[in-house]
Amino acid sequence: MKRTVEVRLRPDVQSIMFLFSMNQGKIMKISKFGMLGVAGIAMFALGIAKGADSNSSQPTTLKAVAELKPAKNSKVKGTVLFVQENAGVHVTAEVTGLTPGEHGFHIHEKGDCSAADFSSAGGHFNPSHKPHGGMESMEHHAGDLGNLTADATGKAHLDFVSHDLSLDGTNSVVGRSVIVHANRDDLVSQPAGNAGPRIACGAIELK
Ligand SMILES: [Cu+2]
Ligand SMILES: [Zn+2]
Repeated sequence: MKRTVEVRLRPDVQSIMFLFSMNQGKIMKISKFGMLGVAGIAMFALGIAKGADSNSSQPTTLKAVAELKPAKNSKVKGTVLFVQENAGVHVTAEVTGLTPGEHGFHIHEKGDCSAADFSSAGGHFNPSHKPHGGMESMEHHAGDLGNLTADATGKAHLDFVSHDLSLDGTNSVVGRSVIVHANRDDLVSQPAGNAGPRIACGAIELK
């Protein structure tokens, strides 16, 4: 239904606008009534098109973002976006300035990146009191997002949907932080995968 309306309307609007621009050179030759008529039809059609667009807009979607800032001796920067979807929270991450290879990537308990070593962010976000693991492991912290894998230029990209995360309620990740580590998360060692120093940190804020 929605598609049919758009397909019908947009060419109409375009052809009216085209007619309008074609007539620009001959404005003096067109009667006042004619001009008003064309303008009126154009505005009416634009009004309908606008109405159709606003009808197709989605209900408000919860979104949050963490802007990653580097630790003192690191150049790691990036953005992690969280979007609430029916299936879970869609997480996309773009990170630069990494050494090539894997780097532990977690949500930590507190949205506080004020300490130089980012220890102020606390431990892994773990509302259901599980042991540390990988996202695919039977048991893992909700904040265990596995590893970022950086290419030869130091860039990493991640895109997945998490069923363990939420952007509202008591187990919301809003107000917590995203941390990138110097080393690989082995997905086994307790309590944090032996991933080494914290090299980037960003508080998760509603967008
Ligand atoms: Cu971590
Ligand atoms: Zn963990």
